[in-house]
Formats: sequence, structure tokens, C-alpha cells
Amino acid sequence: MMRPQDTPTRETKSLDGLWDFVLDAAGDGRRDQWWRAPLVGSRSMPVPASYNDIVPSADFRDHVGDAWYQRRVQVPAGWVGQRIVLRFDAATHRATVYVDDVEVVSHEGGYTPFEADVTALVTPGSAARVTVVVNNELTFRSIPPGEVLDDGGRRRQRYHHDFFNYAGLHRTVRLCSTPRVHVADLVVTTGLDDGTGTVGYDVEVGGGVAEVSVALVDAEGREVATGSGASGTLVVPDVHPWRPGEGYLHDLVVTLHVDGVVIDTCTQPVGVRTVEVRGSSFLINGEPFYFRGFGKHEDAAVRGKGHDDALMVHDFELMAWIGANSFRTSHYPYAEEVLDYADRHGIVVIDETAAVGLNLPLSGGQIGADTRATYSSETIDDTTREVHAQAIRELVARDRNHPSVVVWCIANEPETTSEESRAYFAPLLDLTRELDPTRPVGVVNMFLAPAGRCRVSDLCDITMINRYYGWYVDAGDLAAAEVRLEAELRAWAAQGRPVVLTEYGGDALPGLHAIADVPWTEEYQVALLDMTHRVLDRVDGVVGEHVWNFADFATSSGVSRVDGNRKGVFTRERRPKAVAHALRRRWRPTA
Ligand code: GCB
Repeated sequence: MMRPQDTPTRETKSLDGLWDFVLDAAGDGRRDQWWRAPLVGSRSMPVPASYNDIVPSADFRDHVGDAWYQRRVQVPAGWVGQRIVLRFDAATHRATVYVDDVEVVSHEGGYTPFEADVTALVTPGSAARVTVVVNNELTFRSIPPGEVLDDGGRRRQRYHHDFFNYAGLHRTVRLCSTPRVHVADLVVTTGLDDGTGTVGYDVEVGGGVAEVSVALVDAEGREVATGSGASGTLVVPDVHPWRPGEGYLHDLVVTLHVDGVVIDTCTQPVGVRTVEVRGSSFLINGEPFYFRGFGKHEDAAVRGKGHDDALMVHDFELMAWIGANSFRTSHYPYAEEVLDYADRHGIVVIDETAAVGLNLPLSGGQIGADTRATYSSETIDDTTREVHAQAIRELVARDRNHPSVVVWCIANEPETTSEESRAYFAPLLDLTRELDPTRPVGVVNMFLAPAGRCRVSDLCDITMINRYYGWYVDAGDLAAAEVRLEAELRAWAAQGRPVVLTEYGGDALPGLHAIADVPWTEEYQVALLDMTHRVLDRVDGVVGEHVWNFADFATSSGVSRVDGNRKGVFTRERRPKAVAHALRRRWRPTA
């Protein structure tokens, strides 16, 4: 699937804005075929946004089930003879789409795009009715998993991950035109050897047959290599590489011709760089890279997980201010605009699937929440694994051309001490490598599966661990925390893979202060990070530190959460806590 783009042969039309919207907790709409007519009793709902916090009502916030979006779409008159595609960048967690009376596509998974070819159903110059039913239920057959409980007739959503189950049309919706014979897909892989770059390309032509030619253009507009044929390798002597801190991009311009006439053209930004794990080093362009940054969330007041360029640019500016060079897309694939921005600014990304909460004993930082086995025919099973595999396929297909993405993370903190966990993850790790042999793959480990007990880490290329010494373990006792953290890190480093501490930190309520080591104060959050950094600096083989979290974020309700998770270095409104200044001193000592 190509990214929608405007080129001499292609156009896009944004369908963002206000849609008609109704909740359908009872699930009447599918039975009564609500897509066949204007939605009855609808209200306005912004797209992109989560619907949960838009209306001040528990019906919206705690909704479980279907929700319907609808709008009329004017199809541009100039699109006669073109192929017309309706594209959703995300619908959380699943959706079915109708154009007028006809169902056109269904999609499972809340964080990857999907599209429908609607050429035969719409008429350029006329309007069509587009209806989408999104469903937010998490079950043991979804990624992320969850369970819908029946509380005496009231349906309640339960899940084991620590962020609010926002839902809706979270990302842009577009109507796109392409030529009938068109570039359907494009895969790019890059290499770098002694100053010479290579760009391998593989173009898929859809809708017919055409000749393919490609040209690689540098950021100054110079054509630096050309090629013909659907696949090949371009060689660029003295190439200007993409590197952390400098998002230098070339453009690969792909052109389709029939009998010498151009019929389609599209452009793919390309960053020429390599990624490699060698021993316990993580190398980008052959040079050791140390990850400094955050686990993040797509999360903000009012809009929930709705993508917003203003917030995105602000977050990147704050990361630059503090000296971060990287982040992890915890705990799901982020909007494609985010990866575009990272590409252009040389920010390094660990790209994660939405496989979070595959760990029944754990919930929102609490242990013992559930005594069932995580992997069983009643819980996470082979069917779940196939849904997980599809999530991996869609993540790799969507993001593989982004130079910023350097690691695939296929799950966060699953249960990994049982034999069943190994059987579950081995094929998924193999699949990821098969789909993309160019990037290291891993699973983020949690503290109940230390080195030696984890049955999955030896299958990974890189060790990513989340540890909360000084918070969930040894709260208020940083001396004990320091000893234990160091012992654990050394045990992981001894396994010989590079180690990234992908989460560490503690909650702090801005304005809460103390002289003693008191959890929840701003001082304690600083002291906990200082302790962690002392340890990280002493242990060889550690190649990165990602603080949890960039900003405070919404979670489900619970006694360990104060209006959400408050481990943010910034508040949810993006104000710095004391720890932000401390981190800036560490990460940008000369600023
Ligand atoms: C974790 C999870 C993250 C939680 C965090 C916490 O290990 O990966 O999703 O939010 O701990 O604050 O408990």
C-alpha cells in the first residue's frame, strides 16, 4: 500500500473535520443497517480524535461496543477515469466501512492504515455517503488483548495495559486518486560502505502493466542515480547519509510509463543508513549509537489519541530542548506523520506493535491482578498469535521505508518465563526477521522475567528491559535500589547483547516537595533518575536509556493512578517537572 500523496498524477482530499456520530452500545446499527440512511439522532464528532473525552458523559468515556461515523463526500469532478481509494490511517480497534449502501472494507487493529478501492462505487462530480462503524472491544483475540465483562447486564471493558482505551478515528481520513495503472507498493533498503551508498528498490505495479524507471534526487535537488525496471540497486558514490541528529533525505522518484508516456509518478523519501548489532554494540552507519530519550504515548487532553500536528511538533521541540535523540512508540504504532518528522530531523525510533498486556498477573503496575495462565486456550492462544502476526506484517509494511526506525519491538512486557511464552514468541520473531532482515528485533522484558529466567530474550537481537527500582521495587530506598539495579543490568549485559533500559522512572505530582526521599515528590523523581544514571554509566554493554514517560498520560482508574500515570517528565499539558531540567543537564550538558 503506497502512502497517499499529491503528485502530477495523484491527488488527495482530506475528509478530516466534523462527522455525524452516534454511539451504539446495544449493537443495533449492524442489524438495522444504519449505513443505508443518514444517522438518526447524531451529533458532531471531530476527526481525527478519540470520541471518549469530547462529550462530558460516562456513556462516551466508558463506552464499550460500536460507534458510527458518517459524512457526505464530494468526489472531485476532475477524477474521471482515475482509480479512487478511500483511506483510513487508523480506526481503533476495528472498523467496517460503507460507501452509500455497499460495504467496502473491514479492518482489525487500531493503529495501522487500511483502504478500499471505491472506483466502481463513486462518481466524480457527485457526492457519496461514507459510513464507518468502529468498535473498541478488546478480547483475547485482539491486539492488545482484553476482556469484556458482563456486570449484571452492564458491559465493562477490562485490559491489562496501563493506558486509557481511547477509540475512534484517531488519524486522518482521505479520498485519493491514482491512475488505474499505478505504483501499488514500494520497498526500499539502503546500504553504506566506505562512503558509497546503495539504495535497493522494489516497485509493485498495480492495475496493469507498465515500465518502471526511478531517479534518486538528493536534498539539493541533484539527480544522483537513475535506474530502470521494477527492482534494482542504485549506487551513490560519496553519498550524504542519514544519521542521528541529521535527517538528510533523498527522494526516490518512481515513474511508470506505457509506450513512452508517463502514467504515474510518486516519491519516496529515503535516508541512506545502516543499522547493525555487533556484539554488545548498537551501530548506526557503523558507529556506536546510545539511545537517550523516552517511552511516549499518543495522548492529550480532549483529543485523547487523535493525531494533532501542533502537539506533535511541540513534543519534538521539547525532545530537542531536553537533548533526546530517540523514543519508542510505546505501546502501538504511532501516526505516520510522527515517523516522517523523525526521518526529517534525525530522531531514532524503536517501533512497537500494539502487543501490550499479554501478561495476566500484571495490571497497571500491580502484580497478582489475575491468576490465570497468560497463554492457554481460554486466554492468549494460537488465534491471538495470528492476529499478532498480522499486526507485525502491517507494522513492517507501513514503516519499513522510514530511516528513523532502527528496531522492531514486537511486544511490551509479555509474560516470558513459561515454555508457552517461548512457543508463542519464537515464530513471531522469525516472521519479523523474514519480513525485514535489515533491522534488529526484540521484545521488551519486564522484571518478573530476569536474566536467566526469561525464555524469550535469547531469541532477540537486542535486550530491552523495563525496570522500576526505586518505585515498584524498593520505593523510597534508593540505596537498595541502586544495588539491585546494578546487579540486574550486569546480568543482562553478561548475555552479550546490547542492553537498552526502555523504561525507568517514578510518578511525581508537580508541586509536591520534600527533603527526604519521598515518592511522588518532584525531588524524588529527580533522585530516582540520578541513581539510575549512576548505574547506567557504570555498566558496559548498556546502549541506551529511555525514561518512562515523556509526559503524564491517561489510564484506566485505579488506586495507583492519580488522574492517570504521572511518571511524565512533562505534565500532560507539557509543562516541565523538576526532572526535565535535570535530564537536560545530563543530555545537553553544554546547553
Ligand atoms: C510498565 C509499562 C508501562 C506502564 C509503566 C508504569 O512497565 O510498560 O506501560 O505505564 O510500567 O508506569 O507502571
